[in-house]
Amino acid sequence: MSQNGESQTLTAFDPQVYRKDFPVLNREVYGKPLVYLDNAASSQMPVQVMEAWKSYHESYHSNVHRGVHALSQQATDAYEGAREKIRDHINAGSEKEIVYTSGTTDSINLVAYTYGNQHISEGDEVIISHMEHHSNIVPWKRLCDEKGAILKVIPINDAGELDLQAYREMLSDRTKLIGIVHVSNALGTINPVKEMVAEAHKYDIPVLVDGAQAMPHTRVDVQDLDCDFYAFSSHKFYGPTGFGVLYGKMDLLEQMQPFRGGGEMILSVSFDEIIYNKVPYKFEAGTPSIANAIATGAAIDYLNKVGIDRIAAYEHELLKYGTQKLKEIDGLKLIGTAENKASVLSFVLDGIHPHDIGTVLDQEGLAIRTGHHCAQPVMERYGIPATSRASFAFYNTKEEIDKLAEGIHKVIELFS
Ligand code: C6P
Repeated sequence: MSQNGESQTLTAFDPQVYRKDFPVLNREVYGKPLVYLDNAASSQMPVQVMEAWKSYHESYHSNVHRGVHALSQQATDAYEGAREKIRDHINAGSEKEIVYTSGTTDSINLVAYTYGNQHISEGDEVIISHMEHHSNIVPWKRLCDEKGAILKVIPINDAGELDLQAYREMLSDRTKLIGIVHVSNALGTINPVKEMVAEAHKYDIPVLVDGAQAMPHTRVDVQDLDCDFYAFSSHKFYGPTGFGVLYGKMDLLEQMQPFRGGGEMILSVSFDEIIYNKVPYKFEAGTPSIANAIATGAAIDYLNKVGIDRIAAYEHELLKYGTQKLKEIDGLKLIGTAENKASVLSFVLDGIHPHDIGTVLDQEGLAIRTGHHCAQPVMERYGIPATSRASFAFYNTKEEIDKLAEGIHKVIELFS
């Protein structure tokens, strides 16, 4: 987009237009207006998403794929309609490539326990990076330990960017899978996954992308990325908790063994033989999370209404503004200063523990996250136990960032 086009888009973006859709943003905490800056942990939900969830329960609650009655058919249509919305949003080639899961963690485990189990043997290598969330470390570490395979880790520099040269040098015929985070939850770094996938494919190595933090902030096009698997959670992009997706390329999903056994994932069962259902149902055992799938479809509608490119541009403005504000604070150090970043600001303050920072800010109505953010190797890389993390959504404002900066000054005064 041209410079002019971009600034017009930004001028046109008014978070107040959307804030009214999020009732929770009007509440107070300890008598102060809530400033919700913990969107990377879980974003808030607009009324449109709550309505979709409620409407299913109020007027057509029923099981899917099982009944000939009207309610079941309506539920099935809405449930499968959500799959098509998700397919369209991430530009997958077929809705059969959209596997419903309970979230990013579940999606990654599905790949580790099926594809990983089938294809990784003693002496093979799996590559991940130093900035992965635990859910893209633990399943691979467990699998490698069980199989006698080797887990290789792409190092990161002080800014929190991947060492791509080291990555290229790690690739070999022994590499059986790469798991890489699209946007780091602890650092905010946006990784060049498209280029990394292209490098991996020179060796025919499949790449799984952890897209948990990318979905709310950037346009995701799985065909353009050419990734083999893409995992994400609904609650990070204005949908409900306990629901997510595994995108997988059709040929890979078809070769993979089922993950869990039960109803829905079979075509026929006898004591002699089980014939499994087709993709994606082969991976969706049991009664699914119907209301959450439908609500996720509504979250996609909402994202499309606001416009993901407008969201990305506005959040970038917030990031620039917030980075500047926090840099002006004496004794504050930003952890994660990559060139290409999403709207996440992790920081430490000289001599003040992040939990104390979080507690004082909470008293001011400011919700941030403190801790290791389920990314302990990142903390170890920087030699710190934890950070404080403010993460912005498109409903946040520059005034809220000012309040964050004021709150941090208060913390410093209190502890000095
Ligand atoms: N990160 C955060 O505060 P689940 O829990 O399955 O919905 O998502 C796991 C997950 C996987 N990858 C990344 C990059 C993530 O950020 C998360 C969730 C939250 O940063 C909770 S730890």
